[in-house]
Amino acid sequence: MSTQQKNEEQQCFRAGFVALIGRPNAGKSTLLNQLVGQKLAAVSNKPQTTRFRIQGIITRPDGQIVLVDTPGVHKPGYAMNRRMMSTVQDALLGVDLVCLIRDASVGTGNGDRFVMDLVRKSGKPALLLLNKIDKLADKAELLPLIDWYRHEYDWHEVIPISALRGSMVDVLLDQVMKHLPESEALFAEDELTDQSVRTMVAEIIREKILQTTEEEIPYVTAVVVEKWEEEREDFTRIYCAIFVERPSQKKIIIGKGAARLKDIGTRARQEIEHLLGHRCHLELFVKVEEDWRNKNHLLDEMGLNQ
Ligand SMILES: Nc1nc2c(ncn2[C@@H]2O[C@H](COP(=O)(O)OP(=O)(O)OP(=O)(O)O)[C@@H](O)[C@H]2O)c(=O)[nH]1
Ligand SMILES: [Mg+2]
Repeated sequence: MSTQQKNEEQQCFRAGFVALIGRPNAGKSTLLNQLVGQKLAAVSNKPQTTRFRIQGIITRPDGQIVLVDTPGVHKPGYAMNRRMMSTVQDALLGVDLVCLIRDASVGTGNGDRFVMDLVRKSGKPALLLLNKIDKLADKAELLPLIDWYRHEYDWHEVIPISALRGSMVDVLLDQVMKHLPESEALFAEDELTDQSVRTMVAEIIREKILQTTEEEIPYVTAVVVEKWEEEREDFTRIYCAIFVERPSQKKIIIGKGAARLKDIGTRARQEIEHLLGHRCHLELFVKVEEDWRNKNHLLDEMGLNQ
């Protein structure tokens, strides 16, 4: 390669925003964490885990990809869910490229049509990512799905992936980069996310609750950091409130002899200490706040302020 060619290539730096959208549980946040190489977003097998926009930044020699993880598309029943859905719509407006993530191990339903309509309305260039291919016995199972989606939109690429295992993610990143505009970097090279450490701490705790409870509990739970004391450079005391809607739900989260709350606290503390890089004391208390998902002032305080 001549020096001139080399210089031209070096000058072609690309950067832009890429929305990860799809139905709840499709694996958007798993993919975000996998691509950035660090745990940024809560993940669970319960739908509606992500409640707000989470940015993850990947900087490479040839460009910068700003991934925008969004809540899974669903029919909103509460003010909180309406905010979640406007987050998705806003994210679609502000990006250069859309990645529709689809759990390829489940059948097509009304929800898919709804997501498809959002992508179509955005009119943005889009990639279709067929996720969870590790769950398929035979890759030929993808063919009817690809056929369905091919009729719906003019996809730039269709890429089968496993977000969990990290299969095909290099191919995916190359394809994403190809469709971004030439631009200077949008964020500093060492920046990984737009989230504050406090938000990440609250999300770690909420994730542990989602992972250790069933039925309605994941949906009615919110976590707010109420006090943060940096006692020493290497020791932080963190006090968090866990909101639920009814006394019976409070009982479930606390558990027999406070066993469940203790378990949630231990799991969360280990991950928080890893994030902070030092030891911490974590204190959790459960508060009942009736119908908080419909109270705008509480949603604002919880940072669900779309
Ligand atoms: N087997 C398998 N499981 C996956 C894969 N990707 C994600 N999952 C699992 O799918 C579940 C949902 O993953 P999330 O990343 O939370 O899904 P999401 O799309 O962000 O969900 P919401 O935030 O609720 O919209 C979790 O249990 C993940 O471990 C994959 O490639 N293979
Ligand atoms: Mg998510």
